Amino acid sequence: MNQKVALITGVTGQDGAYLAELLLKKGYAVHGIKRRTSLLNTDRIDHLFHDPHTEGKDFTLHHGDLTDSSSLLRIIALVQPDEIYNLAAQSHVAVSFEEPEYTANSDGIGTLRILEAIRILGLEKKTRFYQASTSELYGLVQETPQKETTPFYPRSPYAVAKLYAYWITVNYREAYGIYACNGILFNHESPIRGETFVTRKITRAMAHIALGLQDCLYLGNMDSLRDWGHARDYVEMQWMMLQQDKPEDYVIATGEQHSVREFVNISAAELGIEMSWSGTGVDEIGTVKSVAADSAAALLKPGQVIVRVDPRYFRPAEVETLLGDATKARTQLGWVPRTSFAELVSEMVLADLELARREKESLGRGFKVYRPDLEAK
Ligand code: NDP
Ligand code: GDR
Repeated sequence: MNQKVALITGVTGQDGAYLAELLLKKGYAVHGIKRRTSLLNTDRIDHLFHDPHTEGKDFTLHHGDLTDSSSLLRIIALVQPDEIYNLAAQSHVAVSFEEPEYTANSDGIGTLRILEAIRILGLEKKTRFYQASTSELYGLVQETPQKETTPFYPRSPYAVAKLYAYWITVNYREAYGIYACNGILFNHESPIRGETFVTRKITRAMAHIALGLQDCLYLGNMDSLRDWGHARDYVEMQWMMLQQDKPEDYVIATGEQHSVREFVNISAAELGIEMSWSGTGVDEIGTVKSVAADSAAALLKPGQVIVRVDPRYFRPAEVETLLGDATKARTQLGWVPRTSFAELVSEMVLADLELARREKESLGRGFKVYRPDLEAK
């Protein structure tokens, strides 16, 4: 049988790394598009890389950008992919309020550029297309839980750009018969989640606080509710969607909802810290109630304030609550999330504790450790 060829945009991101690993295990030749950066940023996929001068070519990286049609056309013409997974995006909701035009260009028009490349190159019947759509499309929710038929109401430049990408994917499926699908994925996290998304910001900070490397974690909306799953489980569904007889759109979610505050509580508990909360809104504070004597956080003292609210992390328009209903994925494709919420938080906290321990060792040897996540939105 011929080896299948996949092209992943956003291969250096969280999902790109998990998906590349999955497809390589399935025997695909995997091509990834990365943008040119002044420093190398392939940390998440370095373990997949083979030296092309000495080994086989199952994993190949190409320089390209979603804002540059010429690079996309060149790469797609060269690779002739059986499957394209469009995961690349300016994916931070808060940042999209600061860079709305760039977000529209990369996340919205970028999707059109790939679909047009498929058409221009005459690959409509060969190349299957996956679009990384998002629960942010539901924004100001019109129905709970949200499923494939729930009306959209985007609440950020990011979500509006993704709304265009969603519909242009549907349109190219209907207009040109391209096998094109939207995966409407709810939040999914992992130890390699970007450091400025709230889950990773929390697990990193709690690990640092436990070891005495950070005093306080500053957060925005503590009441925000999300349906958090594990990225490893969700990329399986991205692949499954492209293996069906006919292209359809699917919601991927756990069906379980937690608040940001609850995420803090469970992360803290993993480190032996029991939290207590007082105040409301910008005056809310999270305090250490007790610490298990034999835990990583044994140096913390009851009464110590370790979480505060900083309004700089509030968004001009917020998505207060998201809860997904993945019945269609479960019944039609047999997909179920394997990782529980508690397992997800535990895996992230333990990975960040290990990183924090290594940082502490470096500091002990006189090295400085730069923490851009303490400032960034
Ligand atoms: P990440 O932010 O971790 O990764 C985004 C990837 O896109 C990175 O590889 C990034 O490159 C790349 N990228 C950004 N802009 C461009 C551009 N102009 N041209 C080419 N590449 C670009 O996101 P995730 O892996 O978490 O998410 C994957 C996709 O799924 C995204 O489209 C996101 O919007 C969407 N999504 C994510 C969800 C989640 O909870 N994780 C939920 C629903 C949808 P670099 O490494 O150089 O920054
Ligand atoms: P989200 O993820 O906006 O849902 O988008 P994020 O983790 O950034 O925010 C989740 C919720 O937490 C609240 N929050 C904070 N968020 C951040 N980043 N930093 C904070 O300090 C903070 N405090 C509270 C937010 O206001 C929000 O309500 C993610 C991205 O991966 C998108 O690309 C993807 O489409 C959606 O998930 C589904």
